[in-house]
Amino acid sequence: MSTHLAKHAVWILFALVLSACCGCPLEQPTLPPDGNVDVDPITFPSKRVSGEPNDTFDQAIEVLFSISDKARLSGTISTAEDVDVYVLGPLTAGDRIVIDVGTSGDLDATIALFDEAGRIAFENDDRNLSLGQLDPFLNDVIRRTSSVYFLAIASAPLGNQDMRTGAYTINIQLARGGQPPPTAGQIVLLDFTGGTLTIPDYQTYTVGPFDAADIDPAYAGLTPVIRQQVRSTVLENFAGLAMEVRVAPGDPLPAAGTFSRVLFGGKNPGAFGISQQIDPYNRDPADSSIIFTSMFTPGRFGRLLSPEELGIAIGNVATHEIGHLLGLNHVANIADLMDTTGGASTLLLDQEFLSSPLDDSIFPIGLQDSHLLLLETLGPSR
Ligand SMILES: [Ca+2]
Ligand SMILES: [Ca+2]
Ligand SMILES: [Ca+2]
Ligand SMILES: [Zn+2]
Repeated sequence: MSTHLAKHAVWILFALVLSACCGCPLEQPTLPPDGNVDVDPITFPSKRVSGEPNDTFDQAIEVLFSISDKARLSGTISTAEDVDVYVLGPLTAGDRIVIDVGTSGDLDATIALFDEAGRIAFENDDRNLSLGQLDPFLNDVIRRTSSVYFLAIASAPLGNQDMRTGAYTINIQLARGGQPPPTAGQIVLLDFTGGTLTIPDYQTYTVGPFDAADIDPAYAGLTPVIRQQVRSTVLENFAGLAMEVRVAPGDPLPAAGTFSRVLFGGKNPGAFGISQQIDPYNRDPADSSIIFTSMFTPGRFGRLLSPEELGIAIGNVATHEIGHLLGLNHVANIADLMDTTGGASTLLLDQEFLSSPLDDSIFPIGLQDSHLLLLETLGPSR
């Protein structure tokens, strides 16, 4: 954090000096145009290598790679809504891509990588939020062969209001011809027995065993029925994918370290559920989530839900949180399990993993095909 603040302080000082010597309203220092660094457009008459507009996939600027598959870009996020889109050309499953973004210090940037259909493959906002390192960084292996990949950069939607504009540089390095990591199935334990879960940089929750009567006295005695409905809802949502669901109490426990756990219980006025992380392509098979079951009250839904409806709503939220543990981001589509825009009643829909527009809180353009990402992560059911 200290480095970041120091950079910011220098920038403010620079701006003050500028305004003082001009004796006029504060002027923007000259910021770089968007495009390839040290490339003369005249040398590439048939290519668009710099300039605006470049805010959509159709307007993307072509990235020129060296013989060693390196490229260097610089540009400016000129308004809070500005998006700069670059086209990288074809990438094949197994190619490694490293994207290293630097900013002038007054920009909190976020990046995303999209395929030919505008479907997200990777995103990164902050290389290390805990350490205050807000510049994006990506180093990963392409899972999906596509005739065109796009790199887009914008200001971080959930970032500080004062860090919405500024200059950036991007270094890209490709290493082609590797093998993509194999798909790997996942075991999830739906844990109704109570316990403790820590959300890093946030909070620790301790809850007792799930009792449906804690939601409303009308559910007294229906705990096993509701647990069963949650299980069947999660299973139905992951149909066709290599996902194994176990329920505690009842099922044999998987071996320690081999499963993700979803804990059911407790309250959080701000959320129905929360996850330890968004885990791209499921690097960590033993991360956890909690579903705050005491939030599923008649008051939140405008009426008393039937036990079946209650199990569907809790099961859809559990599926959403498992989606985060497998790397999925938020979308804006109430029929999609990864939706973040709908009210409580949308949890009663037969939500599915769909292809939907990314939510504004993730990135201003592009889609997420949740089912495709899960297929690339888990593989099909055997
Ligand atoms: Ca721009
Ligand atoms: Ca950032
Ligand atoms: Ca995971
Ligand atoms: Zn979420």
